[in-house]
Amino acid sequence: MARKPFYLTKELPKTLLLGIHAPYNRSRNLDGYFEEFKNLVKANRGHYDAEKYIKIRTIDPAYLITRGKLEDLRHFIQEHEIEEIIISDAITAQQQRNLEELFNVKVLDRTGLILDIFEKAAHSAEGKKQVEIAKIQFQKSRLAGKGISMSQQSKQTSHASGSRGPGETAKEHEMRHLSKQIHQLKKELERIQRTRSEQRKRRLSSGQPQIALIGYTNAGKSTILNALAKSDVLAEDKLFATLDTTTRELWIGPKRIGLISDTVGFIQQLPHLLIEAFKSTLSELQYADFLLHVVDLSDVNWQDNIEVVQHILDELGIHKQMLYVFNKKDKVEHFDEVEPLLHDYQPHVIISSLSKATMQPLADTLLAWQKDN
Ligand SMILES: Nc1nc2c(ncn2[C@@H]2O[C@H](COP(=O)(O)OP(=O)(O)OP(=O)(O)O)[C@@H](O)[C@H]2O)c(=O)[nH]1
Ligand SMILES: [Mg+2]
Repeated sequence: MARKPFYLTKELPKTLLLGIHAPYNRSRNLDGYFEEFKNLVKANRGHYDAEKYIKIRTIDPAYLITRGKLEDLRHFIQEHEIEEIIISDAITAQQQRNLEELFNVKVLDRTGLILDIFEKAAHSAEGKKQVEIAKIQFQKSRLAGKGISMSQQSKQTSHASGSRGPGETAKEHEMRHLSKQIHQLKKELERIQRTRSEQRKRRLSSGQPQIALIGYTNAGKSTILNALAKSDVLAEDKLFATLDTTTRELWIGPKRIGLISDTVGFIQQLPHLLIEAFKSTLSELQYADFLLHVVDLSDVNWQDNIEVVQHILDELGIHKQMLYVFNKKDKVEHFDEVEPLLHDYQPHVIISSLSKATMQPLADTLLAWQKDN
């Protein structure tokens, strides 16, 4: 008898989470990596039906997963009547297509998953446009990898389609269409960004020091902004709750410290398309005087997360005065084991942003910083 799914909604496909332990995965704690993957899936749609983890020693260029393991997977998919697979890692267009054909299921990879989450989380006109560009770029790259079937469609038949140019294949036609869309969106985005650049000029001309909260997704950046600047930015236990930059005046007691901004969170294997698309939002960091690098100390992979953030900052060419803000101390089970490791990260403060009292080390550091500036 077929296993009954635990959800009752008919429209949702039966989804398998497929965690890949690949040789290139450098996570110190693999369980943490997969936990994060599950949180990504939850942030996207909140349901899945089964999970399976596969260790691969070599990468199969056609299917990612090697033969014997593909067979196991086929049995699993049949037995559990899986209709969709979400893969923890990024795969090539070719691998996606081959897997879809082999198993007759829909396949979503890490890049597609993160793009979907960003799409849902984008609220501002700028954020929406940036995500749209990244999504179309992604579609284009998938199409480019499609090769054979679409480009084989006879060029002789192309005259039958009114909109296709002479001798143009369906693939070429679609690629041209997507390029046009990207071009149009980029023009619209430029217009929005001109406005923001004006706002930035005004902000900078005020002479106030600029502080930016940066860090891995879910580290607590928005919570800190809200607590410090009495703001009400959405802060929730969800990956990529914030995509837009919010700036507030920061006062500590009677002292005005400057302006503080919240930013989009980072994640490992952040699709390059998104870094590209969000480059202009992130370039705001170029104007910051002080970066508060927020780290969730209760995340088993906090050290990896710091590296990820550092790597993205390097890629963006952002080298600024920085303070490590080790957050969520209240959630750390064995703080005595973690504490010695923190000495490698200087300067730093250790806080919990759930109460004003436990945020005091950060407030004190900001006051001292303001005096020196
Ligand atoms: N226990 C505990 N939870 C915290 C602390 N700081 C933040 N949180 C929780 O962590 C979750 C994520 O916080 P956010 O402020 O949304 O994190 P963020 O860095 O802005 O995340 P993104 O916008 O997704 O990048 C929320 O549920 C917060 O309530 C803390 O010091 N201790
Ligand atoms: Mg946030």
